[in-house]
Amino acid sequence: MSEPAFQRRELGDVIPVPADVRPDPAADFTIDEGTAIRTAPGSAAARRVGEHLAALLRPATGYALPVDEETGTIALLLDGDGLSDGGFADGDEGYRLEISAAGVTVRAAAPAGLFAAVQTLRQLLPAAIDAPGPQSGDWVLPGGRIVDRPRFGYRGVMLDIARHFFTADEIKSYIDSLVQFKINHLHLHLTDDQGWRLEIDGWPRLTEVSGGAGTGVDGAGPGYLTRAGYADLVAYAAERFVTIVPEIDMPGHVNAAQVAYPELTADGVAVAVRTDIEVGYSSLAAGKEETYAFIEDVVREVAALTPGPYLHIGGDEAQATTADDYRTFIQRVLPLVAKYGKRVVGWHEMAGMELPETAIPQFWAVAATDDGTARAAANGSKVIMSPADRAYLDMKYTAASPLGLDWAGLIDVEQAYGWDPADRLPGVGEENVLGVEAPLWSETLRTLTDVRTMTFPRLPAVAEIGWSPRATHDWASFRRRLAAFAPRWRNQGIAFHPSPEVPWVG
Ligand code: TNX
Repeated sequence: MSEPAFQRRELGDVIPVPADVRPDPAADFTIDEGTAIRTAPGSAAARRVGEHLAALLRPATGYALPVDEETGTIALLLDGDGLSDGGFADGDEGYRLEISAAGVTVRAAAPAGLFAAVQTLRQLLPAAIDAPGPQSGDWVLPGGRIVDRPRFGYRGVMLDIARHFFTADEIKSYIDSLVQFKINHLHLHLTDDQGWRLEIDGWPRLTEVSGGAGTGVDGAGPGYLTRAGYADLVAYAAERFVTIVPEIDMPGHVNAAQVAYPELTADGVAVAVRTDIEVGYSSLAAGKEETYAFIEDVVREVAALTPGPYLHIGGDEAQATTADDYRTFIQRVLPLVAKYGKRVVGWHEMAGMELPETAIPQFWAVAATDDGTARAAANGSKVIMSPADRAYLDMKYTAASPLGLDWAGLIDVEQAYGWDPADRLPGVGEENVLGVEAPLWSETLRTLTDVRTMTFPRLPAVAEIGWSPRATHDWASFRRRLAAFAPRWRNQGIAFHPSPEVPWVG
């Protein structure tokens, strides 16, 4: 099937599908050279969202699209009052979008809602809008009204920059591709056995040695984020309403730290650099005070660099740590994270311990049950759902996929779409779920093209499960809406896997 680049879109043809869609085909609006963008008076943040919209539309339309607070047929307003019939009880990300022949009005209670609406508007324009240079045709927006808000407040992606490093510019470009699907958290896996990728004051060898040459899998290239580079990345993400969740993995997955500082091993003896992909062999020493002095320095620094509420402490696959040591370790580290004002997130193994209700287990297993996570939920903890057989972006699509691993199975789009976060785990229902996250481990991924090929088209599936009301989940509808992204991704230069389950357009 082929679709001309300027085909008119249907109002509901958006991923994630909006909560409530009322088309009015008699009310289409056309963007032309006279169109301007008007933003909420007195709001610098709304103004920035308006500029963001203009920057998205200018290359392909070639129009000036001025942004100001006085005039303009596309209005981005911060107007909680107008929302009462939309039922926005919770969250900053809800919005109401009205498209009529006279113009477009977006109303939201907060700038994040305006930003979400901008992503919807982008998808409602013809695929040609994503072309890098001027295109001629009619820029029609389908008429009608959308009232939308997320089902879950946390919709994340994790990128592993420890196994292979990706530069700040690559991560920024990745963020740009994720926000189109209303992803609002990027979890960065910053440290692992192979490499340590964030500069830490007072511990320079972490990055000098373990961010240096040959620290990627199979000896691939060097790389780490400087403090300034990380701070800049956090700010870039925040402008796009994305919260960075930094992860320092411990007590396992610490070989790179121990290469840099042998005093972090139990016997103080230096360990060898490891660039293979084994897991479960390294451990910090739970009985040594040096361990906690190190962790406190790292946690203090990461917390200071991170405005978001979360600090992820890993806690996975600690096979080289005894159960007693693991307990001692986690009980020492939890208060350290609290001391620096952050909420702990950890892989679900952490939930085998007593946790404060503010702690957030991230469920990543394939197993049908997990007692620890269920107990934490019963104790009031919110859970992030990342079941590996559904949400793992590093699993192969098919046995023939050149990239990826397959320990959790083969995952194509229907598999990534066909689950629900609120009935995946006994004891973890709708009210216990903070949201969903799709992790991308990078053992086999060297380039941004590799990263994108594994992310698309599966990430949109997880994003829709996290944002859209459960009653809207429908594979046939999703697959048809997804098909329309082929020309959009091509226009944006985003590599994707052409899953045979999807009737790709163009
Ligand atoms: C398991 S999932 C890991 C990672 C690997 C990943 C590969 C988790 C918390 N730990 O160390 O990179 O599998 O899929």
